[in-house]
Formats: sequence, structure tokens, C-alpha cells
Amino acid sequence: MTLLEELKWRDLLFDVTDPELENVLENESVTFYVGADPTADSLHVGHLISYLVSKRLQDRGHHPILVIGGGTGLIGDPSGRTSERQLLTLEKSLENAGAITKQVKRILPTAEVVNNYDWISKFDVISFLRDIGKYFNIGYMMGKDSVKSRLEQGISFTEFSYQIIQSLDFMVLYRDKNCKLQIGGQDQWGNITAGLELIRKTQETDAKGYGFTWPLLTKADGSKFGKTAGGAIWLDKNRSSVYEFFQYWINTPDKDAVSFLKKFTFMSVEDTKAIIEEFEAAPHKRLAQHKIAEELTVLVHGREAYESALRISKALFSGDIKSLNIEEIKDGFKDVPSTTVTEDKNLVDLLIEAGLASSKRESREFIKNNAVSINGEKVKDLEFMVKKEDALGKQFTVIKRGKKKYALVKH
Ligand code: 545
Repeated sequence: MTLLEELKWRDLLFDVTDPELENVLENESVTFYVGADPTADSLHVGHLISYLVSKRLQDRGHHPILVIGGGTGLIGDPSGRTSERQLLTLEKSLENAGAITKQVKRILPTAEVVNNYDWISKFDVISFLRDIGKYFNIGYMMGKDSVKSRLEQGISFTEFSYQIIQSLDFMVLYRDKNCKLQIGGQDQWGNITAGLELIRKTQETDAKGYGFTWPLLTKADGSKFGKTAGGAIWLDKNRSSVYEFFQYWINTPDKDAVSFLKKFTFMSVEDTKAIIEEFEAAPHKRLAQHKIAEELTVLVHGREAYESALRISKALFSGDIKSLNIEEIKDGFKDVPSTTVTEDKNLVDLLIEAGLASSKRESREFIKNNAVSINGEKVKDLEFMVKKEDALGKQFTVIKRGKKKYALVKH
């Protein structure tokens, strides 16, 4: 299977600028690039795809350049957006760029990472308009989806000019690093092709660059990829804990599992097909979801963090809370109802306070029926006191009611 055939099979190929690219990628080692604008101080799972596709190319012997858009981020890409962006300050753009650089280096440790602020900021307005602007036709620029779709609503000259700046990047990388290929999501097609035009017009006559895009990520039920009720799933573990990240993939609906398995894991096509077969024969075992969660968590957060997330999820399932350390308890119980107590408390009252029972009578019923455990141990004593001195790390008491209702008591 050629690289492009494989991407196609994985549903990672939306469009290619030139069919010849397929042979080029089979016969040469190609330097390519993908860009990301530092609009936030962390990537979220929706941005992962750029680096996963880059990894696939790298694994086949091509050389990635990861462009962090410290410069373009100051302008604002109108692609795929229905309204004007809020401008980032220079400080914020560069600070975010630094944070994102660290993240992408962890995913692709051997890739070259550059910040386009380094060259874009050196342009003066006269050279920009004379040496670059002269190659851009207004009609051509207005024909781009990103601009056309915004004409009614309004688009500033700033965002209108974005395609020129991204084109300039491609030209600079082509000229200075022999970078022949730019990749990106479907929404980047206009920017990528504008860059190819600029290369064709400014570089020597046989100059030739390529581009390809992948389709926008979707979910079978139409909900937004990468988002939960609690918001986006970030790659920064201080924003989304490793356990949340892991859990996001574990919770992949069966309907999306095959598609995610193909897009997000690095097993060979053959092995992936075998997993798909096993998954489809017994979807309740969630083999596909586990593979996705394992590979992505290890890739983004490392093996140890993955093992910890797995331990949390097993402990929550089995009720063996004592096997967790304090950090794992914080992560694992972040989203369960919690209550803070300043003194030792009777369990009957605490069940109500923690939202696990609606009356004292109900509390007692649960306890009598053997349905309540404290830190993983069943409690049958109606007089049971929940004490700080018995709390895990003297900080937390985990109450479980029935098979899977949890509450966290903070002392
Ligand atoms: C900048 C300079 C270049 C080449 C590309 C760029 C970035 C590009 C762009 N890309 C998107 C993006 O989102 C914000 C990331 C938050 C940290 O705006 N002009 O930067 C997305 N990109 C990944 C995919 C995308 C795209 O990062 O290409 O399609 C989403 O899947 O929207 O020289």
C-alpha cells in the first residue's frame, strides 16, 4: 500500500493538489510541513490529527517541519470561521507559541519546530507589498472560501491578507529548507494552494510544491469531536487530567470506534483490520476503544501516566479505591458530586449531604441493604462516623452507593 493509499484507507485524505504526489512520496524522502496558530496555550484533541498524520509521514521516511504560528496567530486565519477573530497580543501569541511548541515536541520528538514570527516579523510594509503582494490577484484571493463566505458579514483587511502570510511561510520553507509539501485540515485548502501559486511564481521555473488535506473530524451522532459536556479535551494535563483524556477515548461510541481506530492508532493496516474484526464480533468488550485510549494516552502523556489512568478506571469499576494514590483520587473523582466537611460526620447524614440519598430513611435503607462502601469497604453500621483520621491521605473519603454512584468527601 502506498502512503496515500493508506491515508485514504484511514479516511485521512480529503484532497491532493496533484496525483503525482503519490509517486513522489514513494520514491523520495520529502520535507513537509504543517502549521498551527497559537490561539490558546494548549492544543486540544481536535488539533492532534496534524501531528498524527505527520507521524505517519515521518514513519515512512519523510521529514516534518512543525510551524508554530507566532506570526500568523497575530493576524488570524478566517478559514472555517463565520466571524472576525479577537486579535491576540504579541505577548500572548508568543507565550502560547512556547507552550504549544513543548506539546508538539513531545508528540514528535525528532521533528523540527519553527516559529513563523521569526521571519514574518522581519518584513517591512514596502517590501511586503512590492515583493509579495504583487503576486496576489484580488479576484483570486476573493475566490477563496474563507473570504467569499465572509464578504456579506464583513472581513477586515487583516484577515483577508492571512492567505498571503501563510503562502509566504510555504515559500520561505520551500526556498530555505526544500520543503515541498504542506498538509492541513480541509479548511486549509485555500491557504495551501495559494502558497503553491506563490512558489510557482517566485521560485525557479521547475519549482513544484504539493499539498494535501484531511477531512474535518466528525462523529456519527453529529456531536462535536473532542468536546464533552465539560468542554474541550486539552493536551495540557493541568486543563484536562490524563484520566479525563484517557476516558474521552474510552468513551468513544461504538459507531465511531472503527473510524477512530483507523485514524488515531499506529498499528499496521493488517493488525488494525484484525482488531476491527475482533471488536465487531464483540463490541461490548470495547477492544477498539481500549486500543485508541492506550495509544493516544501513551503518545501524548507517556506510558506511566497511561498506566495510572488505567489504574483509576479499574479501581472505579471494581471499587478498590485503596489501590489509588491521592493524585489518582483527585483525578478519578473530579466529576463526581462532592461535599466538604469540617468535622467528623455520621454516615447517614453524609449520604444526604453528598447527594447519594434523599432522606435519612433512605440513607438507612441503603446502609442496611449493604449498598454503601467507604473507601472501598462495605459499611453496615448505622452509627458509622466518617472521620478525617480515617480519610485517604487524611484528605478524602470516597463513598460508593450501589454499583456505580460515587461521591467524594473532602476533609
Ligand atoms: C499557520 C501558518 C502556516 C500554516 C498553517 C498555519 C495555521 C493555519 C490554521 N490552522 C488551524 C489552527 O487552529 C488553531 C490551533 C490551536 C492551537 O489556522 N492557518 O491553527 C488548524 N490546524 C490543524 C488543521 C485544521 C486547522 O492547526 O490544519 O484544519 C484543524 O484540523 O483548522 O504557514
